[in-house]
Amino acid sequence: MAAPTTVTITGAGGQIGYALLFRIAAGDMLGPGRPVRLRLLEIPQGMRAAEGAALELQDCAFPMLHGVELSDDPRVAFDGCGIALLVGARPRGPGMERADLLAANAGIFGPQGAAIGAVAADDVRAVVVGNPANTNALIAAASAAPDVPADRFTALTRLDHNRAVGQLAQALDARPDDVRGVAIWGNHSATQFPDVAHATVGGVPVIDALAERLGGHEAAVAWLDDVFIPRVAKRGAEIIEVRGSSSVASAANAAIEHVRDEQLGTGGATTSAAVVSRGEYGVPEGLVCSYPVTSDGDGYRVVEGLTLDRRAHARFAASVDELVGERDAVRALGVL
Ligand code: NAX
Repeated sequence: MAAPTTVTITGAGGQIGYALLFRIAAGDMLGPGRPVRLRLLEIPQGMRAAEGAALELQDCAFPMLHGVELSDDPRVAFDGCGIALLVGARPRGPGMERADLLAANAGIFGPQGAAIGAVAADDVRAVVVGNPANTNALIAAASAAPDVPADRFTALTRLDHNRAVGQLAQALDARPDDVRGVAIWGNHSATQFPDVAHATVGGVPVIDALAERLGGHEAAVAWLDDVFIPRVAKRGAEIIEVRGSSSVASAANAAIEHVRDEQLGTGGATTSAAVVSRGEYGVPEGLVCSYPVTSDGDGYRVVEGLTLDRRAHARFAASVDELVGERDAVRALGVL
């Protein structure tokens, strides 16, 4: 049997943490043959909830779970860590300005990035779930340098990707795995651009399938603009309104799929992830931006050479502008 992989989960006592732990321990993330050792990082206020989850993990007697350790010290929790899921973050409180939110999260993701740089395994990879996820990943990557290459840090837009696939599957009465080539561009926020220009359903371009169903190309474009894009971009708010609480199981599922595909490969399929830009599609280098990506099992690579028409480009540019604004606000705080 392979040696256990140390997986560190921050915010493990929170909602998404609770949904993640059991699936990771059951082997859903790395596959049935790969044992894991879990490290749960919490702040003192969240420690009891994390302790309770650890007791329940024990009660599951998962064969692939080779130990659970808890800490409120990032240097302990990330020691030897191969995979980090950075979930714990500071939520926006009443009256909190964007700059306050960025500053509060810089105070979390800066020290965590530095600890990953200092004590994690040489091949560590980290995904940021906690919002504002893209900019938190930027801060963590900068703080882990030069010990960890920046491209080992990614941020989660897989939930947005899955939401887009789910909406198309429902609208076209198709199976989700027949929908291919969807892309989320930009920031994990309401400015994101869910794009179907290169997507197919059962091998047919999505736009043609929609036109067939909705009575023409114009109706298909109107549905994408007026229903699909806003619904995907604002799905988090819809879930809160209906459920009375934010997305939890779907977020944990997306984080597991993000890590699984990054580690084991996408088998040639395209998915979406926010990765450190090398300037692809004109995005300023170093921003953590969502792109269509593939993986051979050694990290995500941006799918290059796709065409974006004028309207698509404008949507993507607006989201990238937001990322630039977040980066500049963090720079103004002296964090980067
Ligand atoms: P919860 O408030 O239930 O849990 C957060 C946990 O993090 C708490 O237990 C808290 O004690 C802990 N925490 C806070 N600061 C910490 C620190 N410095 N070190 C370690 N732990 C710390 O939130 P939950 O619903 O689990 O959501 C977690 C984050 O995911 C939020 O920032 C949320 O906005 C974000 N989301 C991101 C999504 C994405 O697609 N990228 C979707 C779902 C979710 O909204």
